[in-house]
Amino acid sequence: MKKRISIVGAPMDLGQLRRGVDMGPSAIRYAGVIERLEQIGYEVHDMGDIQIGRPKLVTDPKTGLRNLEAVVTANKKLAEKVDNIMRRGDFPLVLGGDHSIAIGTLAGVSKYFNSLGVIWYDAHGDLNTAETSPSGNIHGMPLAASLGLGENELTEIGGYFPKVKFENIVIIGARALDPGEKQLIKEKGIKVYTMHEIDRLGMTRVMEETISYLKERTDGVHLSLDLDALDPLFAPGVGTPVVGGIDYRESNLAMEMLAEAEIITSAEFVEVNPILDERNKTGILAVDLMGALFGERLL
Ligand code: 4U7
Ligand code: MN
Ligand code: MN
Ligand code: MN
Repeated sequence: MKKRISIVGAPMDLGQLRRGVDMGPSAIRYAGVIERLEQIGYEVHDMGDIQIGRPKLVTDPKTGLRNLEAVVTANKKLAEKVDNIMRRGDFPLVLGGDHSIAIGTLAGVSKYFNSLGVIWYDAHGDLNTAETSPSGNIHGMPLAASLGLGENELTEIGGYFPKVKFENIVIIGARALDPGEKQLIKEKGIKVYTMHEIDRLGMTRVMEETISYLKERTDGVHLSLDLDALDPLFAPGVGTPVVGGIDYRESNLAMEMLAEAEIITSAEFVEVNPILDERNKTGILAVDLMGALFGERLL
């Protein structure tokens, strides 16, 4: 991995309905992310947060989409920041914010690769479009948008699409997929390790398979880690918790294996909501996982 990490915060909360996730970047910084990464030996550059502003909340009566314009504006800003980080050769580490910001991160990184891979570590598929979404919340749509599905405003951020190909994504931790998402996964043959496969195979094998699958077909891999992939026992500070999730040890192992494989070229940690959290447990967890991802050793 690169020796210089540039951090950018995306205090976005307009992609869903629970307030508080805009404080995610602060909670992660407060949990000591910079010191932690410096201790491993990285030079860390904190670029601060992109400005989200306080736009009036709106729902489009035709599509049911919430706050589309504001989400697009913020993601364009984020894409530009991440693009700058890539251009100077740093590793981009984005702190969320709700998961709608993945659209901007991927818009910023994808064009630097011929065939970008994505690991989507999440309880959800985030594969909805306006047609399939039960909620209208854009944080349930960023993977679809990055694949080129859904509103043009979302798919065209960064000026090109798609950001990633169906065969280049691996979803890990899924246990709450909507009917339209299940259909899309089957139709396109998207690689998904649900909780069933994680229990059946064990996290070691899941990660071995994921790593060799992505090594074969990609020249860079973005890790999009939604803290709700973990069980609410370990990550209570998330807006859409789902029981029966990945545990702390399995997640650390997954990050350690990614560090060993040296395949990750950008990352984001999203959906930390300090208002719903218990003494910043979820923020601290995020930083623990970053430590493992960036090669911290136990011994
Ligand atoms: B997250 C949901 F219906 N699928 O689309 C939706 F269950 O970024 C949840 O993964 C989306 O946290 C969760 O609203 C988005 C719902
Ligand atoms: Mn999720
Ligand atoms: Mn998500
Ligand atoms: Mn969520």
